[in-house]
Amino acid sequence: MGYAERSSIARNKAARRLFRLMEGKQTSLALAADLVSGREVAKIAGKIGNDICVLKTHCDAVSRFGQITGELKDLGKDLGFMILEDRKFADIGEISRRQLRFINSWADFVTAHAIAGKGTIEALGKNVVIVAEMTQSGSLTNAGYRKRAIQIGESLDSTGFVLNPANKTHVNQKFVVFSPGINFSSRGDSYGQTYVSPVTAIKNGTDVIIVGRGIYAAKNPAKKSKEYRKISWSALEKLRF
Ligand code: 5IU
Repeated sequence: MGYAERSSIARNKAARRLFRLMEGKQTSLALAADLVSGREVAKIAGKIGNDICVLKTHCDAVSRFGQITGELKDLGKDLGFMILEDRKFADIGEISRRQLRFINSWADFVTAHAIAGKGTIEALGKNVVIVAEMTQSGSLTNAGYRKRAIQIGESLDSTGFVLNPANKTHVNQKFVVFSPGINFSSRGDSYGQTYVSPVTAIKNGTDVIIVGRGIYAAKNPAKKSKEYRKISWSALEKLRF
């Protein structure tokens, strides 16, 4: 099923918008903008914003992030990408809801763990991407956890799920599957990150491929992002549509 069709069957607003955007721009690439300062994040977003459908942020790992939220929103509008704050909320619903207040003025959607149960996801509203699985080796997200996390998201019409691209996904087409842990040339890092190639990710059912160091740490991030974009979109066309 193509993204135009999936946008029409999705019940979640952010998912519908993202599917439409992907179809229009023909890109499944997201940048994990894990740079050190707000200035650098804004700079790379301006440079490669045309190639991505999602900019994934960690607002608490970037200095002076508060100063660029308006600029990122404007860039998203001009260049056509959505902003996913990878906050991974995990507290009780009431606290997660309070923490969200500082984020939802500029982010289109946020990530949350399912560990605290349905109440936390419910408290965060609809625009939530549930972390059902992680890419770090030794992660505690086993098959049973993943299944329960997906059930919560399905019952609440959440935007979608973060899943490990090394495993096959079995998720209803109404939901967006996001996968980090994607890199052409590296197999991992010194803390246990694991990577697969974009083509493996697409074969396994990923919709949005999230690339961080593979792009921003490259000599020429603009060129690299075009490579990731092209390889993943043509794999989608060949293998899935
Ligand atoms: N990220 C992961 N694995 C996960 C989840 C999130 O790597 O399971 I959930 C984040 C961490 C980082 C990005 O922001 O995705 C991956 O960056 P690199 O491509 O630089 O490894």
